[in-house]
Amino acid sequence: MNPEPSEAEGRPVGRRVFLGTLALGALGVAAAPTLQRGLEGVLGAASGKDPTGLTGLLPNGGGFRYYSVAASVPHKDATDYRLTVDGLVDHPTSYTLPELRALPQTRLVRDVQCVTGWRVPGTPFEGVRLSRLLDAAGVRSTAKAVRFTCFDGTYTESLTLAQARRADVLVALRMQDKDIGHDHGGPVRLYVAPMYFYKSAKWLSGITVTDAVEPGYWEERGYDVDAWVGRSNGRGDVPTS
Ligand SMILES: Nc1nc2c(c(=O)[nH]1)N[C@H]1C(S)=C(S)[C@@H](COP(=O)(O)O)O[C@H]1N2
Ligand SMILES: [Mo]
Repeated sequence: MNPEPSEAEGRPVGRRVFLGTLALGALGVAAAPTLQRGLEGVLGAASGKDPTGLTGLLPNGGGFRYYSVAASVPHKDATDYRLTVDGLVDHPTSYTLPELRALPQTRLVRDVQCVTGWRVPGTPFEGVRLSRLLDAAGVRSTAKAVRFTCFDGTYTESLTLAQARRADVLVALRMQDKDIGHDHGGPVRLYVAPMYFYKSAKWLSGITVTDAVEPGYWEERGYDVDAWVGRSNGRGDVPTS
């Protein structure tokens, strides 16, 4: 294994990753791609019961790896999904999925880079610019940052207001030209194109405008708060946006 940081453990690579490697070997995951795709269904189901994050090491469709820091995540769809925008705003708002779909959509195609090393080239994401939702809510002049919460009940992220207003930051409804499926954080995830993929919070349920950046889940565990690809986390990756 490369001595990469691990989302199962934080840095450095630890015992769980070592055990995970053994487990992968036992499962024969290094076999043909078709076999790996067959295993994903099985292992994807297993990952819902794995609070260690060990299954985060498993290969996933199209070069992506599945990550969840929560042991299980409820499924949400057009009937019960809600996205709230609140905090230091004049008009707190709650959007349904059809309401988000009815807003102007922006499509971006960029590489995705995880801080553990894997990169997926040219991935389309589509959704509503975060800046549009912030403008609609009326951000107050004292505001400095945005905090994101997720309906997995655990993961959090944040951006400065200036970062959040970038044109390449989306509240994404589609990924790889499909509605975002549950495993990739559907029906709605954040997509922060210029930053490491840990910024792109899956299962997005809340956007709260605040007066200071609060470090997110992985940032409390050592990752950089300003997560520019190639200019953070001690890595020299080619920028993604
Ligand atoms: N809610 C939530 N969002 C999350 C994570 C997570 O564990 N929970 N992991 C992050 C990390 S580290 C990465 S690399 C990507 C993985 O996205 P994927 O599972 O669609 O490949 O989601 C990010 N967003
Ligand atoms: Mo990641």
